[in-house]
Amino acid sequence: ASDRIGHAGFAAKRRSAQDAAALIADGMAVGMSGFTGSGYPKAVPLALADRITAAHSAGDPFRVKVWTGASTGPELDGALAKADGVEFRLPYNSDPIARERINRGEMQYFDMHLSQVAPMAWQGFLGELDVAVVEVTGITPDGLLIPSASVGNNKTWLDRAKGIILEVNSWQNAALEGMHDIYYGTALPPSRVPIPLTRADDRIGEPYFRVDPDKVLAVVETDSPDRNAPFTPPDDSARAIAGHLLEFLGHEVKMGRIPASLLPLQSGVGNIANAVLTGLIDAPFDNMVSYTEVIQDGMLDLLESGKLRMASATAFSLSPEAATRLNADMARFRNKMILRPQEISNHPELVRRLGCIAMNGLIEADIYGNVNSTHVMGSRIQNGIGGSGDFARNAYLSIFMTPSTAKQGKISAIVPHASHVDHINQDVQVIVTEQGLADLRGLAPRQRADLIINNCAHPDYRPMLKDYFARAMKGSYGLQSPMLPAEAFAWHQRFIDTGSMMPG
Ligand code: 0RQ
Repeated sequence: ASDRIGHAGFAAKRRSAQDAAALIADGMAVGMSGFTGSGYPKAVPLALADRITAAHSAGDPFRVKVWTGASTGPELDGALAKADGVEFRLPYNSDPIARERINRGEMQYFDMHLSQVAPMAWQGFLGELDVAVVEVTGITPDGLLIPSASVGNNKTWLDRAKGIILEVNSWQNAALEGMHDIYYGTALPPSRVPIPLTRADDRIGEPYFRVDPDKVLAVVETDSPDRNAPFTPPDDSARAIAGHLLEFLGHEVKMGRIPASLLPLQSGVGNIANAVLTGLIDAPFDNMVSYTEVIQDGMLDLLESGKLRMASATAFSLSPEAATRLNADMARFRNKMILRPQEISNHPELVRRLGCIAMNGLIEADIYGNVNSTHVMGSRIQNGIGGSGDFARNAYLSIFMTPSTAKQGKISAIVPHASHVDHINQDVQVIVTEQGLADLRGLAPRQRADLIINNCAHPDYRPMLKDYFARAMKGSYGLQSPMLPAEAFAWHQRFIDTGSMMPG
């Protein structure tokens, strides 16, 4: 694997993962690479978890603050959470062990807009960054770093950290070199200038990370795959949602509101997002582009079909089969993909300028179109807001999609009042469930309620929603967004008490 380290100075810093992990001490803030299960360090975090477990067995305290791009993998978030080694985590987590600890109150979790992490680190609000642990594909003879399968916040971690540990992962395809576009032009106010990107496929930066070699403390060689979660084929509900959405997009084209190549697509991760992307293969739209966070299986299929001309993102999030397919054909795919820092892939200025079509999942929406993306029953974190806020507020079209019920019908995804609000109704233009689609553009709250209840709610819950809305129209303190405060969360309380939102 050492042919991946083309620079003698870096080669001389080769260390074992254990020796590298020994550079990390209790209380440190560690900036790790990684975004939706790709490009995260795989050896040093595991060795660090071992070190933490040993310290705890000896009765010594040892916990670190972990900053990343977004979600990582079991070798990082899983292992460190299992060892109870994380006192503070940002900006996004989907690891089940870490989620448990967060919800038990054992770990602080700052769930952030993904585009704001790098600027906030530069502003200094996150405190000092002691160490960066960053996976790369290789190191050039000039000492530049070839980024891995995700870019995330790596540029910022490399610039800000006092010391740097690099993992050079030879599992990552060498042909990734040249695919990345690392923009070095961001600054803090009052020195900010426009970001010179006007089309989704513009390249405005460089293919490599720059790094101060004096800060590099250790270089660890690895040969390990990314998380690559298995792909679940779309179920009936996901296919129905995709059907409603594609019909809507076709209608928008027909009305002349968007071009036949659509507008740059942003797509969340998961079953439904994949079903929409798969549906686009047979839809009458050509020459599409995406400006999004992650390239998932459906996006790869779309690229292969020729319908999608190019994809801009910050990371891959692929199943093992799709990763194998991409790896075998990287030289060809490479020209159709650009991976950027997440402050650029998710930048509000760029999302607004490009006019993205944002398509994201939700936990629940209320009858006025306020959306909860993060907290089950108002208090238990599922994942985090991720990039959904960056895109939803600034998109040309902001769409949210969900099955109308969760947990075998025991939970309605359409509720009288959202138990937590990530996306205010002003940022939510379209809601789609397997029941149908509600186009909320231009509608006031009471008009929205009728549409959401009739088009999106499950028929089992529709009468209860109508009843609540009718009584709120009579008993509400004000009638702009009718509400009965004492009853607004009664459905959630019933679920907590009985295991179902449906009355016995
Ligand atoms: O739980 O795994 O225990 O079965 O939430 O739900 O239906 O599989 O849908 O994978 O699309 O996730 C909002 C979580 C949807 C996701 C959310 C439970 C459900 C299941 C997953 P189980 P599904 P999805 C780009 C954009 C925020 C970040 C974002 C998300 C689990 O889309 O994290 O948009 N979004 N990023 O049972 C109780 C409800 C529920 C519920 C769903 N009303 N009550 N549980 N669930 N609705 C990507 C990034 O930013 C990286």
